[in-house]
Parts: sequence; structure tokens; C-alpha cells
Amino acid sequence: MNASADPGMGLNAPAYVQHPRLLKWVAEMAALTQPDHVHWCDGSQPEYDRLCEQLVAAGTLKRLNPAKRPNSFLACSDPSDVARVEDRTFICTDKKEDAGPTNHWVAPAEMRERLQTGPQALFRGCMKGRTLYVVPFSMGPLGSHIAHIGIELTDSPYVAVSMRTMTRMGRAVFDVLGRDGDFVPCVHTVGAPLAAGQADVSWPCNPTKYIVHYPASREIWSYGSGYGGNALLGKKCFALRIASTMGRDQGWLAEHMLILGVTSPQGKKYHVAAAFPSACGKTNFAMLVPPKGFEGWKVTTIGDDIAWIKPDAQGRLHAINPEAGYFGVAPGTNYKTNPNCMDSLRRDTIFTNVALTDDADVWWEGMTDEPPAHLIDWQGKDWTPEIAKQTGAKAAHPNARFTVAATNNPVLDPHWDSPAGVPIDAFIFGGRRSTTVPLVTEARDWVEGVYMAATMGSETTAAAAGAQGVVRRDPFAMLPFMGYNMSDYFQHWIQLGSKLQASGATLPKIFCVNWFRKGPDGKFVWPGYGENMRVLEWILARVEGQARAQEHVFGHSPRFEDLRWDGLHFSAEQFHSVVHIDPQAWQAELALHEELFGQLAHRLPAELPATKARLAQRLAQRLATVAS
Ligand code: TSX
Ligand code: MN
Repeated sequence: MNASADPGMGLNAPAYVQHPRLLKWVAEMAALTQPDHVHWCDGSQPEYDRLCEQLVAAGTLKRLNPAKRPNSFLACSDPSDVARVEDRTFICTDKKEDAGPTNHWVAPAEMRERLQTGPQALFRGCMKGRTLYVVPFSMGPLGSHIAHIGIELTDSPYVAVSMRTMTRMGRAVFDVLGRDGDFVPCVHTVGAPLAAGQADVSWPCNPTKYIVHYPASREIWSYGSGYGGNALLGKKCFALRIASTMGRDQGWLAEHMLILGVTSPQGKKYHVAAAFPSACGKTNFAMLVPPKGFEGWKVTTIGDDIAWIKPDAQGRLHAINPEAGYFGVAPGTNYKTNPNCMDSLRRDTIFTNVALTDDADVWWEGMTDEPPAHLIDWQGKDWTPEIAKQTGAKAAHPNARFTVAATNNPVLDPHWDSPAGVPIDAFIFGGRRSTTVPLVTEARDWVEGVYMAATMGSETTAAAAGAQGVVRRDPFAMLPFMGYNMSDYFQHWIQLGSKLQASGATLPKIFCVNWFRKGPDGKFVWPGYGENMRVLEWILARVEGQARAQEHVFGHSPRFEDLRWDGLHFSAEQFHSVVHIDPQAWQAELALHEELFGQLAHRLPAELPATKARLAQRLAQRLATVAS
């Protein structure tokens, strides 16, 4: 094929693609990457089935036992390609300060030389021997005024089928685009061209990896990985990094948040958006099952990972889930921690890097109390509980994933696909903290809420690299996903709040939660999971102005008698240990906030140090009363 000599031709573009700029771009990219074939995805079921069959033939997918797990597959990646690569993720703005101190930066011209134009340009000929899939997708309900369109060019059929599950993918996107609609161009390659006659491997990838964003031209270029957020470019790259810059420029928010609906026994419906860093159980919270004592309450899922949030004409914030599926961590998911998720995975699921059972089903650590007697682990090796005991080998990779459509979720919210989005009543920010941070705190105002979100952090667990038990700051749970300068992002939140407030709109209340306080015995005190419904009930009653609280240094928290305890034995002493404020610990905490603000000092909004000064003053008063 010689696309460069004949732009727009030789591309096999279907007649319904009537967008000259798009056709020209695909032709240019085909000329650069030199695929053997071009396939335009229509998003149909037959196309999905054909691609899956092809992936089975190539050894990338294994079909699971249709009697146990209908229409489902297992993919095992190259052992070197198992997670997002943050140190290879770049924000290429003209000025380094616009990417900010929390991002890796390379000048756009320099990066284009490495990837596209230089003598060693990585994308030149990178798709030789492969098929280029043109994947049209909408992030958000098709045609929603909050949604945006992307086109991903990829040489990975695994990515093409995953994008069909994770986004609204297919030919209807071209109807929305018309002849001149805007789209975010996304170019992805596994970086493993094939010479004539060269046999492929089951998971092609390249040890060199680049995840590159050009915020000004809203482009994404990804090289060398076939895994997750590195390759499914609608997710972290578009819906968070590029969308955060679009939101800054256009007056909306792209957030690392789940969105859930709560219906009270009286039939009143509320919507909450919540941000947590990884390993805090976002998907579990998004599918929460109300506990004993909460009969008549219902929690429904709008989204489990990302929220795009825009004010309506009255200034009320409305959220959509830009995604259409869940790409969640499998290990730890079971019928106790998340029954709705387990039910979602009973069919139509692609699992990646979990273990294979002898009857061609899947298993992962934490799925059942008792492991099967024999498995094939995620690297294709024999696994038994005995081998695991001796070698520590995991059956599933700790970052093993499921890819499943939202429509498989039994508690999917009826408005999850509504183009107008759902009105947000409360924002929740959470972290994993064994000390210091109370179970739940309501911010006294918007700026104090932004302060809570900006300073949120999580203790490192054994799963992550580095020291254990160290608090890592993760502002808004956005640290790995920010598309611009973190301080400018804080400013954007503050500005949006004051603009909406000035217009007379009611802003969502902001809360901070911590399910993970530990007692002196080192055990979690709060039972978590479904019992978090008790906290959610209090939060919504606060939104209604119908629940009481006690003010402390950091904000308002419930007293024991302000939560409802029906159906749970939880003593006032246990409650005290998850909400009490230790002034000494808070003094150390504020010193850590100061450290963060020092790192982000350039362009940090003055409101944040001012809020910290007010908190420090309250704390000093508290310490003085304790001493006297
Ligand atoms: O997801 C979690 N949530 C949110 C659920 C809606 N997890 C799992 C985190 C890792 C992904 C939790 N773990 C939660 C929680 O609220 N709380 C805890 C801590 C905890 C762990 C085990 C127990 C209790 C709390 N075990 C028993 O009570 C028996
Ligand atoms: Mn996430």
C-alpha cells in the first residue's frame, strides 16, 4: 500500500466516512507507520466476534469454558508489560511550567523528532506486517453536550476489541462527527513491526515505551505497550490528561471519580462523585450493597473511574461517565467485597493476567477463601497452593484486570447513559490513612473542600514499590493523570466554585472520608464496604440540612449519635477511635501539607496557604486549651 502517494485512497474508508480532515490524517499516519492493511471498525457484534476469533488463533486470547463463563476470554500479557508506565508518560507543552512539577516534560519539537520526524523516529514503519485499526469512539453518551469524540489508530486487535467494551465505539460516531466535527487524534502502536514471513508473538510490545500528550493540539501518541491505560487511549490519556486541559480551557472538570446514585426509602434520588487513589476500592464503592438496617435504600452505578462534570444553564454541576465499561483490578474482588461486580463478570468479559483453572475458568487471589488445587498462572506456569507457599508465586498478577461492559452491571443506574448527565449533590475525597484522618469530615466551604482534596494522600501498601506506611500525597487522586500544572488545576477548581457561587447556584458539598483507620492492635476498626452506607446516609442528610455534626479543627464530623447504627454492633469507643482528632498528629500532618505546597509553590493559589494558616491557628488554640 502506498498511502502517501494517494492520500485518502487505499485506506478502505467506508462511504459513510465523510470527513476530509480525518481521512487526510489517517492517510498521513498510514504513510508514517506503514501497515499492511487498514481496517475501519464499525463496532458491530460480528466484527467483535471476528476479531476475538482472530485473537484466539493468534494465541493472544484463550476462550474460557462457555458453560462456566460464556463469551469470555483470558489474555496473558508479556511479563514486562503489566501496568501503566508513569516514568514514560509525558506532557509536551511549549513551556515546562505549563506541565508543572508533577509531570514529565519534553519540548514538543524534541518529542516529535523522537516519535515522528527524526532519523530514528519510532513510529516510522512501526506497523509493518500488521493491520492498522481505525477505532472511532465517543467518550460519553453519543451526542451529549458533555461528550467528546476520539479516533484511535492502533495495530493491536486486543485494543480494538477492548475499546468496543470501554467506550461507545463504532460507525455512529461518524454521524456525530459529520464532515468537520472535532476529534482527539490518538495514535497507538505496540512497537513491534513484523518482517515478511516473521512469526508474531502472542503479546507483541517493545521495551521502549512512550505515552505522550500534546495538550495544545490535543493529540495522544502511545508507543511500545499493549496494556490498559497505556494502550486504551480513551481512558487515562484522553478522559483525564487531555480532557483536564479541555476542561480548564472550557470551564468544566475532568476528574478521577466514580459516580453513584443513592435512592432513599422515600424515593428521593441523590448523586455523589468520589475521588480515591488506587487501592482504595473505588469500584467496590461504586457498586455498594446497602447493609442490614438499610432496607429500602438503593445504590446504583453511573461510573467507577472517571467523571466529566459541567455546569448546566442554572450553574448546577452535572456529571457523565465518559466510559462505557469497567477495566478493574481483579485480585481482591469476590462475592463479599463486591457481589455486583462478580455478577457483572459472569459472561462477556475479557480477563487479563488472571490464572486459568483446569476447567477453563478464571481465578485470582482473593476470589475465594480456598484456592483451587491446580492452576495455570498468568505467566503460563503450573501453580498449586504448595508452589505458592514455597516460592511466593502469585496465580494472578496483582494488577490483573477485567474488561466488561457497564451494561453487565446489575445495579447500573438507569440514567448512566443520559446525555444531560446526573446532578451532583456531594463530592467525596478519600485516602488510605491508618491514623490522623477521621472517618468523615464535611468541609466548611468550597475552598476548604479544595484544600482537603489538594492535600489528600494514601499510605503506600506492600503492593506498591518503595517504603510501606509512608503517606504519598495524591492531590484529587489526579497525580498520575494531570494534563497540566497541578497548581493551575487547584486554581481552576477554586475559580469554578466562586463563579458558580456568584451566579447564585448551589454548589455540591465537599466531604473527606477515610475507611482505613487502624486501632492500637493494627487492625482496621471501621468495617467498611456496605457499612460505608451509614456514612453516605449522613452525607446526604447534611446535604439536606437534616443531620447534626460536631465542628473540629479540620471541619464537621458526626458524633456517635449522628449516625444510624441499626443492624451493626459498633460501640461508641470504636467510633471514637475512627473520628477523634489528635492535635499532635495534625500538627505533623500540616507540616506535610506545607511540604507539598513547597513543591507546588510556583502558581499555587493563595487561598490554599491561607486555608492552611487558618487550620494551624485553630490547631494552636486547641493545643493551648489542651495544655491549660
Ligand atoms: O473497597 C474497600 N472499601 C470500600 C468499599 C465500598 N476496601 C478494599 C480496599 C482495597 C481495594 C476496604 N478495605 C474497605 C472499604 O471500605 N475497608 C477496608 C478495610 C477492611 C478490610 C477488611 C475487613 C474490614 C475492613 N474485614 C472484616 O471486617 C472481616
Ligand atoms: Mn483509576
